[in-house]
Amino acid sequence: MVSSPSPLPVIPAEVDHLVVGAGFGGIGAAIKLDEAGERDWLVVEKDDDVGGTWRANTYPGAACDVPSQLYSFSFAPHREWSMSFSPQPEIEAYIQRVAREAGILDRFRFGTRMESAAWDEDALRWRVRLSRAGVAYDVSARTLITGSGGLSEPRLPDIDGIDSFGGAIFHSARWEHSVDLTGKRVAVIGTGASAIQIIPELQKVAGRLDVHQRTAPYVIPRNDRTYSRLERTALRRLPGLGRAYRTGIYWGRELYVPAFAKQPRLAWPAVQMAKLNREKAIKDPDLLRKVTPTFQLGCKRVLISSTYYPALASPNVDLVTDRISAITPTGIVTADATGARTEREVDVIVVATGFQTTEQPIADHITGRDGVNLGDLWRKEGMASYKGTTTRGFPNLFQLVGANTTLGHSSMVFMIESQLAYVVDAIRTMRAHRYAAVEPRQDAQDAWNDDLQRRLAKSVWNTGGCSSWYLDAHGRNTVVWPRSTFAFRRELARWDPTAYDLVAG
Ligand code: N01
Repeated sequence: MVSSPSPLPVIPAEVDHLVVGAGFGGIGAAIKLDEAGERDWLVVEKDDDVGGTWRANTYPGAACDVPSQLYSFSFAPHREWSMSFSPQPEIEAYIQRVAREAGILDRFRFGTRMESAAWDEDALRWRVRLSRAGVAYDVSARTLITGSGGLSEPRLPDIDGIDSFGGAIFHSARWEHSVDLTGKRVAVIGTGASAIQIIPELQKVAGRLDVHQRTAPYVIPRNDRTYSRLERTALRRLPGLGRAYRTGIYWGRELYVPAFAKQPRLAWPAVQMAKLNREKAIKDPDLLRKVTPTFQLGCKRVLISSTYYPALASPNVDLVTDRISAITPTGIVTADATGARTEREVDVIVVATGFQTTEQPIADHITGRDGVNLGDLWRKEGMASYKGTTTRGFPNLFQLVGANTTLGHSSMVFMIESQLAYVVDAIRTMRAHRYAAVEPRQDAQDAWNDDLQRRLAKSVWNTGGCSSWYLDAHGRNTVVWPRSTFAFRRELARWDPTAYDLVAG
């Protein structure tokens, strides 16, 4: 007898809370909603499993550049990291374990995409259109919680002829593992956080590796190490030790904030570390000049690697700093300062050019009060929310990793947990006081953003002499949180109804 495939789990027509995305944000939201007694929720995820960015980024060398001890939920600490900076497979496995052990996966729908969400002013609910396996589903939800991540949609470079390339070409976050790179001529475009993890791995296998650098980043040593058996046993058996370790690392990272936000001179030790890191590995003066940054440390994300510069100095690697002018069916064409063009033939191109950050793609799918589309609004005025979580004109919408919540120095998991406390407190208060709709007041949102922009105006992210993915098309920094992470936690510790318009239900 031929068994028929098991039916896909039902998608209900109505839920209290619809959560989009099953990464750290979506899973944390599901767990915290359950803990608060809010059990009527659904998480939809376009991929086939949990993990979010830590499922999508499987490139060689993918690892966390925040110390492992800081990279787990405080309510589900991981005691089994193998290294001081955890590799991607361990983080993905951790996320899967947390979701499994929390017993929440029955309300996750995988392979399900949120196509659109529109606020229904009469019903005071979100009308959400989902799609799964080519079938559309309509769901109505009291609140919409987005956990789709700030770094989920690849940003592909607009290079002439890119579609004509005849070899394999793929983005770092969409790695094609079926492509064998052994002995091949490979080009990597970009020298950001992803590229500097990829390049040392490719250097080991590629016949020739061209690294196309537009801006030289600061790279400080990684000092990664495998935990000894004794350390692993101690961390597993003594939860207090893990907590103390985590606390120590946390405060160490916070020391970066004054240097980034107020006084760049305080970053002098890190500048020296980056210099020594370069000079230790690179002896060729011309190469050393090319990899020396020309902006202030911190303006772009500070990268960490002890293997990147040695890889660049290897005989099979060329650092190409002439601008890319085109891609042909056979390779990459660069133009030097005089305009002279050179084509470098390659078999494979790895596009490590980052993500769409200042225009979060999910915003285009969300339409709030008066038919205003969030994507259109943010393109016109720049991304802006209240406390990085709620937005005027979009009642009952809660966004995790929203405007100005990204960090240059510490763990995003900490920020997500701070937001979750705020969201769950809002939902609890809504239920207790029978508020059907809550929406931040315009003056509260403006005051929040004016304060942020005032602080950012003095920060290295805005004044450090670089262009970065923190700044939008208007030159406004709508991505970075410019204060300490504990200030963020304090600001979001309790939901603040006085900053909101409240509609009784
Ligand atoms: O992307 P990026 P990423 N032609 O935007 C270059 C997180 N992350 O994927 O500097 C040529 O940083 C661009 O050049 P320039 C982390 O938050 C975390 O590397 O703009 N080059 C740059 O070098 C990180 O910040 C981990 O001049 C072009 C690079 O591409 C974020 O992800 C690990 C170009 C893009 O760098 C993004 O990192 C990895 C063009 N047309 C990533 N366009 C953790 O461990 C762009 N570039 C937690």
